[in-house]
Amino acid sequence: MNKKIASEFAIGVVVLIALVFGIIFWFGGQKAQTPTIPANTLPDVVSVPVQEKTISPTECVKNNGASDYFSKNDLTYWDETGKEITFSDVCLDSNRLQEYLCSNSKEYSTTQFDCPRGCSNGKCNRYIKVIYPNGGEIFRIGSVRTIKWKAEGVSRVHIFIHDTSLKNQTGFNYIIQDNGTLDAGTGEYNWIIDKRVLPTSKKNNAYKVQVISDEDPEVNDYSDNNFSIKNYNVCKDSDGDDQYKSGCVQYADNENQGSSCDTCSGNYLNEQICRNDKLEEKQYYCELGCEYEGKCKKP
Ligand SMILES: [Ca+2]
Ligand SMILES: [Ca+2]
Ligand SMILES: [Ca+2]
Repeated sequence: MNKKIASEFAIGVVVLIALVFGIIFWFGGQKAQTPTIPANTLPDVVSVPVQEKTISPTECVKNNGASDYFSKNDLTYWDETGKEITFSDVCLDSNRLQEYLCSNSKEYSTTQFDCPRGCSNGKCNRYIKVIYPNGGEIFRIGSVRTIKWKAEGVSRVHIFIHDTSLKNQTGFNYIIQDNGTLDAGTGEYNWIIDKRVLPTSKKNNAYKVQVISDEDPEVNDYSDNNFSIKNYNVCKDSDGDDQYKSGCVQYADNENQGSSCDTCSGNYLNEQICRNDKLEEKQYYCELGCEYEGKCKKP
């Protein structure tokens, strides 16, 4: 075999090897190809919602503004992992409230508070309590008397007068002109007792005032017992002018109203009496001493 034949043979072998490898790679390539899907059957692009809070820093948002013991509020907090947590004000027991607060825009904290009138539904109970008149008083028409109350969690109040001897709410009227409201926090109102605003009553001795929340009428209170309103001066002495009995005088006129009882000052007795329908005080010297209830010891 000469050189020319040998080189032609070598070229032939190289070409053959290349052909074989080419065929192998071609088949391999065919297998690796993914099946062709017609374009119109491709699924639509699905947009995945991006979590808004995915990383730190934490964040704190109070939904309903500042801390208020008389309303239940929520607080939204995102922790370091971006997890959203809602905290709500909660009653720990029948009196104790736990409030959630944002200490700043990133952190939250809690405070605890003893509700004066109990805790329910994540808030302190609002309340009104009538202090005066609370029953037993005698008022004179034309006099000025100070209605007093206590309120918590209430901003404005109405004041009504009821005649409890009349049924079906007929014996009821507004004490404040045109059913106006007052700042609940002042806790008192100087009432000019005008006959024209009194509910019609046969006896004039069965009145109660009611102080009622403007925002929530269910929050209200009445005088515990009835009081009287007279159109004349009143003076009643339970024992008369008797130095050996202790007693009290109940009185009402345009200037004053109340009750005053007999007392001792050393061996002297201060006897309360009525004169011309007015309260007066008389002094007796007790020979055998004055007893603490307000009467002279009997000989
Ligand atoms: Ca609250
Ligand atoms: Ca007396
Ligand atoms: Ca007496």
